[in-house]
Amino acid sequence: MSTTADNGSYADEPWADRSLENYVVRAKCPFNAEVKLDKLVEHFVTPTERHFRRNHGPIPNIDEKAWSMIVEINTQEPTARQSTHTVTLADLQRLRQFEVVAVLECAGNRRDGLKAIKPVNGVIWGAGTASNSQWAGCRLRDVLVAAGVPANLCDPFYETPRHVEFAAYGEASDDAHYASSIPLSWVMNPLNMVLVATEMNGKPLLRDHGFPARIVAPGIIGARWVKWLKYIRVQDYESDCFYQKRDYKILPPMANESNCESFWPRFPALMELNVQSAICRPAPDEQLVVGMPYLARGYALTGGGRAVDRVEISLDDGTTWDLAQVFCISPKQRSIANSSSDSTQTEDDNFSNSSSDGSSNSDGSQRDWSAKQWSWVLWSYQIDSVPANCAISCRAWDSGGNTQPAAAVWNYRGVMNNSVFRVRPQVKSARGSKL
Ligand SMILES: Nc1nc2c(c(=O)[nH]1)N[C@H]1C(S)=C(S)[C@@H](COP(=O)(O)O)O[C@H]1N2
Ligand SMILES: [Mo]
Repeated sequence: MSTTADNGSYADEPWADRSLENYVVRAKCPFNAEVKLDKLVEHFVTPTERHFRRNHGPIPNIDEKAWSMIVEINTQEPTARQSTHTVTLADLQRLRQFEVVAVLECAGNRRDGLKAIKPVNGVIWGAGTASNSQWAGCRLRDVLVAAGVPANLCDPFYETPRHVEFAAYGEASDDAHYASSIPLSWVMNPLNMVLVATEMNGKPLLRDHGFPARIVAPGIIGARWVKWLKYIRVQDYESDCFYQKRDYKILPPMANESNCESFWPRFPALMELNVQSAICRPAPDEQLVVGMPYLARGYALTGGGRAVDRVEISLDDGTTWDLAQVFCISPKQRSIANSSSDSTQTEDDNFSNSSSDGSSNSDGSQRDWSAKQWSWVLWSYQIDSVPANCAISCRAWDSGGNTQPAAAVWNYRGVMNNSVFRVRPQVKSARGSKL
């Protein structure tokens, strides 16, 4: 592993000292690693050392004591005070603290399925770029109110949609720095729980995940969860950064390498995640025994605060479907104001306990419609007798009535692939010979 000065700004990457046994490393500089799928479904709240890592440049090394960020209000909105503030960690800690269990998914998750159709532009990922963490910090809306944005400002009433832009310390591969934006109205809605997070799973953020402060935007693609915050700006237009305007968009199928320039401005930046599910066990290279029982497991998630209503499994390539058992946690545990340590969910047993709290798919009538859903769900499906010709498919349905398409639809950037997930494991006879 080379971490010498030859690597230039990559000379001081933290991953070089860490165990990578849980990961499939897709690139070292910038460091991009997804989680091995069988490691991903052992915990409802993903332990930090099993959270995927996605970077567009070197990982900055920020001194906590020296860190501050700029919060700027630069909008024509007459009720918002134009101003610039320097915000320190102590300032953030003085605001009311919140926590939320939310899944972070890269829009490039499962890009491998689109590359299988035609070449795509981007790091090739399997289904291991989704992870579910307990994030803590203050709400971005409270930071903006402290800076002079009216607490009841709801920009759909105004002609120009306002945006909140986030920019990062450090270099990025495709632009001067990493930046991105989301609508102000989304941020100001307290139900949406957009955080300036300083903690992940009960500990300060690791450098890899944005130390000392990052955006947590539940229900929205990972690209907007900007790490290593340098400034936050309320403005009248979306971010001009490469990662907002020329990346992370679903371009139509005729857009390609040579003509994409004309398509970028015509299609919107991605925001909400789509409904997604994956089979984590069996892994494609796992050997199952014919005639024996097998417990398949995986995850399912969706965006915008919608709930995963059910997960379906097919053993005949989508002709018939059966229900998987879905595990999740109760709405109360999903977003807790004024975090207390006894609400921390990091152990396996919280995962199994949760199946008896009335929120499994067998009792949909108990859903709390006032609570938004930000966490993933895990599912399991008992195969009583593994067939010799074994193919397992899964698809999830969400509270918007959305499900996953039977076939993947290619797009140039290879984003948002949520086609039905299919695994064809190897099957051997009980004596060990391959079938
Ligand atoms: N500053 C900065 N923030 C960033 C990125 C980045 O490269 N630089 N990558 C984004 C993308 S595309 C994703 S999917 C998530 C990944 O977060 P993680 O590395 O903590 O898993 O961070 C987002 N925030
Ligand atoms: Mo991403």
